[in-house]
Amino acid sequence: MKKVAVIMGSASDLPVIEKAIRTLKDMDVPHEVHIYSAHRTPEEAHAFSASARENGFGVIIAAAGMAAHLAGSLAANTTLPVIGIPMKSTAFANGMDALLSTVQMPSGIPVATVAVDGAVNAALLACEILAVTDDALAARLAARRSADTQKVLAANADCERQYNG
Ligand code: RP5
Repeated sequence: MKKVAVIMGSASDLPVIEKAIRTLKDMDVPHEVHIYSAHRTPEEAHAFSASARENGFGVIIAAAGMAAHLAGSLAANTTLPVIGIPMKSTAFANGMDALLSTVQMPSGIPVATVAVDGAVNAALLACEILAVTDDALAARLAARRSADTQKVLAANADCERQYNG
């Protein structure tokens, strides 16, 4: 199976990005995690994305906050799908700065952007991309969906028991 790369701009992103890493582990998808910054380590970020396809990756997840150029700059150097996670790394604008920096890509260089701090969905979207050609992974995704459905049904049953006359 192709690997998923999880790249974040700073170690300060880790508390949120650990949710993506855990999701990839739960889905039994091979992955690598790196801290590369579009601004502080641009050469390392460039080298990683330029060689990602030949190094066995199928999808890149890129998380950054503030002036969040990481996902776009990685996407500029690869034709692998890049999923951007805008990080709410400061109180300013609740992450809207990072959301707009990540999602507003020029035509020709796409970044599939999830919600602010949307680490779990980024990992699941990466799995869904790999599952297009992997039936076993598609089955694991379907099982996770069913488990999530059961959790909501159980919560609804509790809620109805407690609050409805
Ligand atoms: C971004 O700036 C990082 O991805 C992080 O979300 C934000 C703040 O980084 P630190 O100043 O905490 O290293 O590049």
